[in-house]
Amino acid sequence: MKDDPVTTETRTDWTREEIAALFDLPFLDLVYEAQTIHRAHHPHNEVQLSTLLSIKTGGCPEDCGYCNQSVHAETGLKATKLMDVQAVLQSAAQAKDHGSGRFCMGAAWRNPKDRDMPALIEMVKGVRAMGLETCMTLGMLTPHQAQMLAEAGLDYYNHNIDTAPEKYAEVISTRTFQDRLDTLDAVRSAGINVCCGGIVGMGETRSDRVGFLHALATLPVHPESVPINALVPVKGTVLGDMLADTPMAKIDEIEFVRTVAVARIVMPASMVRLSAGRESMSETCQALCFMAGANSIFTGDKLLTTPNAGDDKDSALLAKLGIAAMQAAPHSHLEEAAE
Ligand code: SAM
Ligand code: DTB
Ligand code: SF4
Repeated sequence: MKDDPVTTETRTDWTREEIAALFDLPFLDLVYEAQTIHRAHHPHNEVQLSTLLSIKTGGCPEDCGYCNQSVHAETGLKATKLMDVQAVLQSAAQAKDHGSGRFCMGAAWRNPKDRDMPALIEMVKGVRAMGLETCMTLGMLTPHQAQMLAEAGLDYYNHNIDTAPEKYAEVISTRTFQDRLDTLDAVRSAGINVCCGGIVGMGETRSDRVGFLHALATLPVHPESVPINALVPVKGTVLGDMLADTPMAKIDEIEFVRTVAVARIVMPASMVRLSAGRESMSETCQALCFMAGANSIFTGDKLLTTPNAGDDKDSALLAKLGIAAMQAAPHSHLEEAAE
């Protein structure tokens, strides 16, 4: 490993070669560098806890190969309408009681309709009034919709690029990589914090993982939050079925930790979120991910529609590791709201 001091500045001019070279480092050097950078930018021994709620489940017209909420998947998932504002607020209050600092609301839409906007705005305002940070993921947004959500006080918008640009069309055919970039642009221009990451373990190559992190790290501004999901294979989805039939079904845990470490190094100031897939991950692998710079997780029994580790398991793991729940997340708008 090179002897020069660890680079801690935030760069958006990473090359694919540089990112590939990080992946190639000896594992211990890579994790050491990631943890060193982590400590220069973030409180160590602290992890942010967020809770997810599916506010509109299933029946989505998009054909994302990993997703059980697509109408193209045969998973038997029951489609629902958009939840009532009051029911969403009740769920947010419970998340707060369980120690969550952020509440993320997800909808299985290609994009929200303008008639949905008033209810969505009420949800953002209500959740914020409880002192929770708000996040939404609703599919593509127009600049005007992004502006409306910003005015309601939305803290974060989640919109993933999911994989490398060159792999995108293999996974999703109903929209393009450029569509994703356009929504990210609208969100950024509206002044909402960006949450953008993707999925590993979809049968991609190391070079696809390099391309995925390269696309994130060379955005004009790094996403404030970068979720790294490990594919949750669901029977009846294209990828779930494909992986069930191949021997390399699950991503190698060491390769997963490498991906987290490289994400931490190339986007030093971002929150790196260990997202879907924790339920089937060993505690040791999760601990290595924290060592590699992951500092955010989803808590609770459920992600959007699939099972999550659950509060009891998570508090036991965090206690074992001496990790505390992060109180004030960076990039928070909550202080301004209280003024
Ligand atoms: N419909 C919106 C969209 O796709 O932008 C928002 C909800 S969608 C479920 C949010 C993200 O969840 C996807 O971008 C993908 O990264 C992740 N996701 C969905 N299904 C998954 C699975 N089976 N395993 C891992 N991540 C998954
Ligand atoms: C993200 O990147 N991961 C979360 C959140 N953003 C919305 C969702 C994971 C969903 C996993 C599949 C499910 O539970 O439906
Ligand atoms: Fe729809 Fe989002 Fe699932 Fe794709 S990932 S099918 S857009 S809910």
